[in-house]
Amino acid sequence: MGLSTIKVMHYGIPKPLIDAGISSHFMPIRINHETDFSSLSSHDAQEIRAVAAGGGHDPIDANMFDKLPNLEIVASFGVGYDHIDAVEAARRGILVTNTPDVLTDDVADLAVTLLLQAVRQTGKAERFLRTGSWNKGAFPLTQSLRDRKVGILGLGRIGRAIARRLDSFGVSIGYCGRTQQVDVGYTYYPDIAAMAGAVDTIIVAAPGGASTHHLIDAAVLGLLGPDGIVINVGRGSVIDEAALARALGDGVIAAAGLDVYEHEPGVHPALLAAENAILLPHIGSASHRTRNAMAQLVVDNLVAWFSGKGPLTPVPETPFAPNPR
Ligand code: A2R
Repeated sequence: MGLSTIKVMHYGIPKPLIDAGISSHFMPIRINHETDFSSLSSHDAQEIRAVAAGGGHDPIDANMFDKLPNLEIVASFGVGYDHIDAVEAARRGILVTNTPDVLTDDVADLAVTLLLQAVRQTGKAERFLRTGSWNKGAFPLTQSLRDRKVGILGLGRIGRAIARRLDSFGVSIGYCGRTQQVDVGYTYYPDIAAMAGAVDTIIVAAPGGASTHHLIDAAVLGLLGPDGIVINVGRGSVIDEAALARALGDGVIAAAGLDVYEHEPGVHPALLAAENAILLPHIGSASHRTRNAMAQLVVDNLVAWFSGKGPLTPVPETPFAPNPR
């Protein structure tokens, strides 16, 4: 049987390239939100064998799996998949794939951009120029990247790409994760408090989920100290945003650079008001080239699975063998 009779649900924020890819190989069914499930016929619900998750934060969990009894694979757009209950998927024999590697360089580039902007306060400096303040005097001196001690929370694909970039800046680099990595020379800290006490800059490149929730809290920010800088390109939930906003306002730390937030697209009002926070709207992977590669990988995972070749990029929770069908 060819692939063209296989029903694939394109779920979440629509992605034209995923739509085009699914349409050319499979039989697409579009559902934008959880609330649109009522428009799905019970016949289609029975026959859907794949979900292409186009983006967004709507949960993909037991509730959806119950509605799609013949679901085999969830192919998700993005490397983070904390909105997908991958453990429950594994329990039911449902494969989950994500889009790692293809976005690593762009996200690492953005982390370094945020770090430089936070250190040199370029946003504030630009506002200074645009509002005519330069006519009244020079912009105040800022911190420097020189002699900084950077700690990376999550030395995975993205964390390592950030470290490689930072190597060329000559800053000292350490990292925190659940396991020490034997093939790097960076200083290992088994817990975040130990790292925060030893560095002045934390870059978050760790996933979301229960195990990382609010790892960066008021106590950790206090340990970082008044020259401290926090950058986040991982997941917003890793940082207690209210505590961060207070720390920025009270001078507990010097600055922050954020691309991800706890309640996107909402941003804590005190962060919006903080002059020493550089705030970007989750654009780490948002270049044409990278987003196209991510969409293609979603489609390629589906084609590979239904061609019996096995998934290209399964998440660790669902290391399933090639589809025998
Ligand atoms: O803990 P380890 O040794 O497995 O290291 C992983 C680390 N990590 C954690 N670190 C501390 N506490 C945790 N509970 C914890 N859980 C995971 O995060 C690993 O070094 C890193 C994740 O690396 P990768 O799996 O290679 O992901 P990638 O491609 O670097 O993307 C990272 C995150 C995504 O999950 C999205 O949330 C975001 O960046 O785009």
